[in-house]
Amino acid sequence: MVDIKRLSTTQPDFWDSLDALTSWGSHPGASIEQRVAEVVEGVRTGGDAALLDYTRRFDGREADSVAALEIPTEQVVAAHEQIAPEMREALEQAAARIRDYAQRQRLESWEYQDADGNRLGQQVTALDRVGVYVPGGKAAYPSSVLMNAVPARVAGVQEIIMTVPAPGGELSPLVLAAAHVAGVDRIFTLGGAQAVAALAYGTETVPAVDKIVGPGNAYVAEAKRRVYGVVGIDMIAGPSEVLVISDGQADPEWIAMDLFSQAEHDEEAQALLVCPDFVFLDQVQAAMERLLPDMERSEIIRTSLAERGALICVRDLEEAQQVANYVAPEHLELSVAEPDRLAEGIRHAGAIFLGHYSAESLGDYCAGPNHTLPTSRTARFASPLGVYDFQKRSTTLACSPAGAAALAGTAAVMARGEGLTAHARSAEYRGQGEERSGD
Ligand code: HSO
Ligand code: ZN
Repeated sequence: MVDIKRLSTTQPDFWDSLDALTSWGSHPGASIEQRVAEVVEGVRTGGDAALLDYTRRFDGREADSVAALEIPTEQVVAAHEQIAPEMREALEQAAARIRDYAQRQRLESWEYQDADGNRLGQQVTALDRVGVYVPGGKAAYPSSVLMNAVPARVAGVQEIIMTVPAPGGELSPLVLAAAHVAGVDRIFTLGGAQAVAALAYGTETVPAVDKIVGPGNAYVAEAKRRVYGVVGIDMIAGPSEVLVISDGQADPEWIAMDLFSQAEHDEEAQALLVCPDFVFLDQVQAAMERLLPDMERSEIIRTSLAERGALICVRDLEEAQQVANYVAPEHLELSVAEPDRLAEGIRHAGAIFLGHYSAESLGDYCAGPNHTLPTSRTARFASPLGVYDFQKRSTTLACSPAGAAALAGTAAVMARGEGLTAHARSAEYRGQGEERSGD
């Protein structure tokens, strides 16, 4: 039996139930907070020695030096050469498509001139050095290495440092190969809050970066939150989510598998199906019963669907849109005949997949758009990871003598209003024209 909640917008408490189902507390809990605070502070003050100590304690890895935890380039190249050729090709194809997409996201510098001959603009530059955190264990996804590192490269970041835990020395060759394909410069086998702290503050061996990106467990998320301000971070990601809007016209097995593909990530992942046709919801449920036994991660899927999944019956597709906008899902599939029309009314979603053929799984790996997306309803204010996350903007202003004169009066009046006489005088000097410029 596949256990999954049924909700209907006709229920008087529908919106409360939806709220309860989709809210995800981002607060990690006092004990995690405290432990992470200790580790971050430990690495900040203790450098390499502290980093080695935590790595020994938490990852069971003995090393004489942090340098010994860096993967030599030859090993990375060898991993790339040794993986199955079809895997190498897949990684390269995926990287090429992610790169093509990313290239279109670049922010450009611009400038305009006002009527007085002042030039005003925006100058875009790349971050110097970025850290990419890659989780270990069952979430060590080579696809995430590509999704995080490729846009950084496209932005023009000079150096990309990756950290990946290798508990007991074990490391996925696919992760190394993906790092090679994406153009990662250095890799340290470090993980957890200690890796985040090392990247943020730098140690004798690990260089400090300007921004840390990449997913991680609750400790990593809390560490990123703590070091934010010293460095930039991408986001604090919660469990992965999909919301599928269906018009009831797709093959129920396609939809069932899309829900599974989200649910198999972990027990806390969320898969929601929204459809105006309750017979179709039954068909999807029947398809899930048939397909589940074949899934390698059937127990994870089962738990995720029971704890956080739902089949939601709505009156019509317009109401489905309202549900989607409320949930602001990380991934939104519009499995309907006229997806473009439906998409026009979507205001909050990380990634939108249009039509029956646009499965999230294609986007997860290789279509091109990034798979690092805002979760837990943060798509209300946040966007997918992109090239722009590795770029920053400086404003530029080049005043002409006449332009400065035109601005000086306004600036001086405002400055005196704020009681800032030096500001007023500084502006007025420029207003007196070229004879005082000292040229
Ligand atoms: N769906 C995940 C990304 C992923 N899927 C990696 C497979 N591998 C979060 O967007
Ligand atoms: Zn996925």
